[in-house]
Amino acid sequence: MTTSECRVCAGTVVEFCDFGKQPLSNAFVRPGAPDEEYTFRLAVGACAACSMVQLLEEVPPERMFHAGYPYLSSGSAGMRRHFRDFAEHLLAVELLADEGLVVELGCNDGVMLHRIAEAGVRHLGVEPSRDVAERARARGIDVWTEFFDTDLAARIRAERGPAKVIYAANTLCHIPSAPAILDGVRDLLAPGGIFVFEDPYFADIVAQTSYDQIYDEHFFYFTATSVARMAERHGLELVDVEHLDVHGGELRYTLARTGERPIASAVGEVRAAENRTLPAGPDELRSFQAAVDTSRRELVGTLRTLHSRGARIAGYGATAKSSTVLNYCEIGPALVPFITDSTPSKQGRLTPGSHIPVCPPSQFAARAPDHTLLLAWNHADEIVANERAYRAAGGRWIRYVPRVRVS
Ligand code: DWN
Ligand code: SAH
Ligand code: ZN
Repeated sequence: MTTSECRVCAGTVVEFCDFGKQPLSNAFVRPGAPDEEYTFRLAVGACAACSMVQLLEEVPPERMFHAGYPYLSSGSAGMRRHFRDFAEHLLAVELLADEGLVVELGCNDGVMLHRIAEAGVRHLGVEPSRDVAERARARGIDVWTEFFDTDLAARIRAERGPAKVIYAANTLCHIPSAPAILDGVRDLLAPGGIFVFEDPYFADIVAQTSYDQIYDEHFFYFTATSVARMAERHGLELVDVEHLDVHGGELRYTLARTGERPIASAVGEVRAAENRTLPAGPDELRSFQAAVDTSRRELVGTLRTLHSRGARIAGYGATAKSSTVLNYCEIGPALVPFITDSTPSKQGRLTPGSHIPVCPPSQFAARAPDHTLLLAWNHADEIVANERAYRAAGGRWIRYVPRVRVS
């Protein structure tokens, strides 16, 4: 068990869960003679002073987010709908007849901003991963291929003026220097402007033992309580919070400069619920490691039993999340010979660490596995509906969140 210095308050972060050495979740390997893979120790702790849950060891951002970063946000119909709905909300509520600027951090392939651009609203995407940023640009979106930080915030303000809305989906939790970034956000906001961000909700991770949300890119695991405390330290205030069903359960946080916006009742309600239900600190959170290890035992037991009976098993969705599951459970190509994924730059590669070949969806139909491990479980409704024929032909899905089950 180790400790580290809290990135929010410089207090002591005490470890409560350890996954050992792990590769980078999106570093898909070329088959042949793979180079030695970069690894780091994946362990999570909670700050005894401010309650922020965070990794104990951080990976340099440039190692994770670079020209070849493979994840495409537009890869699921559910997420395309989710971001379109949010863009429509902004257009209807926050940007009415306004010349305001919208800045998105981590805009990826432009899944949200393309609607804003289409509506003719002034906008800027900040996206350090070059290939995905190019995809956004090809859709008519203005993108800077850079890491957002306080210097960049000042440059945006100087060149484009203050922002009415700053948005970050599944991005703030990726940035270990997020607390410092909040200073940049505060100074970039126009009077009355808002910073909206959404990230996996730690309370959902605990409730569902969805430990696969824990990987290199997810540095912070936010709650309304920890976010409200972090915001206060940077002249910002948590003014609204909303639970989202996407990506296995997230919270959408709205921050404004202190005193500039009324505080919605949801903030107090969610914080009170966290007080009642979330383990209070690192000592109480140690039961999470036990739940993770039970889940691992059940999943490995299920796969080994099926394999010993001669079942042919595949995986569905070479997700970043699956890196933690496959490597922590030591599931390799002997148990799961291939994983299907629709992302072109993942296909033809091997999964990081576990070295399972990634194949295009056409292979899934052709190879007709008996059982399929649903690694993209957060997109289950969409995938199971699209693969009706697989189930109708007798194929079975294996899930592991919140419990291991075959159906
Ligand atoms: O936070 C993050 C989220 C937003 O995206 C990033 N750090 C990295 C990434 O995480 P992930 O890889 O776990 O995300 P998803 O959205 O669960 O990935 C789904 C994967 O499954 C993609 O590779 C696409 C693939 N897929 C597919 O092959 N067929 C997805 C669907 C819906 C399908 O029908
Ligand atoms: N917003 C998208 C993408 C999430 S993946 C979605 O919700 O689907 C995380 C993204 O954040 C990656 O595209 C990565 O390149 C980007 N990112 C990482 N660090 C960043 C930083 N400091 N500033 C802006 N974007 C960053
Ligand atoms: Zn702290």
